[in-house]
Amino acid sequence: MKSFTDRLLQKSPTTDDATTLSARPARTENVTAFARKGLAWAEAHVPGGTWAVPRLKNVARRVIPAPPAAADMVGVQPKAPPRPPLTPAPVVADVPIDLAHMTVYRAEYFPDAGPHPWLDDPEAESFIAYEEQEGRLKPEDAALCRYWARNGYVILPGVFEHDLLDHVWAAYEAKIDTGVLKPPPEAQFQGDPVPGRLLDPHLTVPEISDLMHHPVLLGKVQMLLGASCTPFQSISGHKASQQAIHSDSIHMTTYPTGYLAALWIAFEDIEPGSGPLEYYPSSHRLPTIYSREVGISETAIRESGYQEFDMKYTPYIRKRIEEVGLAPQHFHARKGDVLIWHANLLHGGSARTDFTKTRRALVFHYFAQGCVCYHDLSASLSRIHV
Ligand SMILES: O=C(O)CCC(=O)C(=O)O
Ligand SMILES: [Fe+2]
Repeated sequence: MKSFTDRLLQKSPTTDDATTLSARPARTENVTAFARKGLAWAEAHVPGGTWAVPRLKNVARRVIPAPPAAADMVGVQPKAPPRPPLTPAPVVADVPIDLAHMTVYRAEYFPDAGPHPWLDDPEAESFIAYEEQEGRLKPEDAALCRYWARNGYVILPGVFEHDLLDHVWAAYEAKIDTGVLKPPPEAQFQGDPVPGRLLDPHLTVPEISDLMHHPVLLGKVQMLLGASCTPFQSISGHKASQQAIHSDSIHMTTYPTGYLAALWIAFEDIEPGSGPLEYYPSSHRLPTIYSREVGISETAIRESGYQEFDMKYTPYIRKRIEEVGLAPQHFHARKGDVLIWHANLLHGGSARTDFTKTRRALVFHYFAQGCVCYHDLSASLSRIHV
């Protein structure tokens, strides 16, 4: 009998805020696509630059520049990235932070320092071409990197065999059957028998923990972030989350910014009506919206739970999507497909309109090593540092 890890390995994928603006030079060559279109936040855009300031005082955030249009890609010149992105190593911040002197972990208290993830760089296309030329990036992985830089997500079809997924899910359900794990009911209609979502089942179910550490998953995440990574959090769900559209960055983020990736695995074919994962391609290039930008105080979560988040953040994001004119995609996955998304990609759970349909899935979140990992909304440091 092959071990669980052997079986996992059997099949690999088929496709494989500067506080002052003056600190940053304007870069005319990297005006973002959003700014080019004269979109809503562009009124605060530094003329001709990639550094944008949301309307609030003393917060300035870097906006991920748009990569060149496909037509401009012809003749892209390979260029060596400043750090080797494909030899997984921890991130070393350009401006060190003394955690011992921090008590409130919110984005506005961190310097806007790099290094930024290599695929968020204006020269990502040249870096990808270089790594491919040097033989460190297979063509299919180079295609994934290009897709990620442009769209803020990638889909890996058929990563896992069905029997393997069934094995993992059976192990999860066995813990529910024996009362060890108790997912909340989260009833979506009266008498809804399908359990709701559970946080961190990997801490109880070794099979889920093994899956989180699967070398193919970890390998792809490390390639996309250009750093060594640690799986951090898992969420299991039998049905639609119907979670409002958000960027994961307000919930969990890093210093330097951008070193989080989320990964969604379909444990069954995901049908329309089941409430598929919804996401907005390229939205990762909009400015990251943290609590401060929408007026959520440092103590809000402690004092009133998620009320302020629902009242301030969610409507703000909804409005932004309308203003920018972003269109959603839905992950109508086949069992075994995987979607990985960028720290700032807008996404959520669409409505479950057919109550006969389930949506069995696991979500994993990964942090790059070496970063300060924290939760902007609750102004707290991640347990990963404990
Ligand atoms: O599964 C979903 O519907 C959304 C999950 C999500 O937003 C997350 O885990 O970050
Ligand atoms: Fe999320």
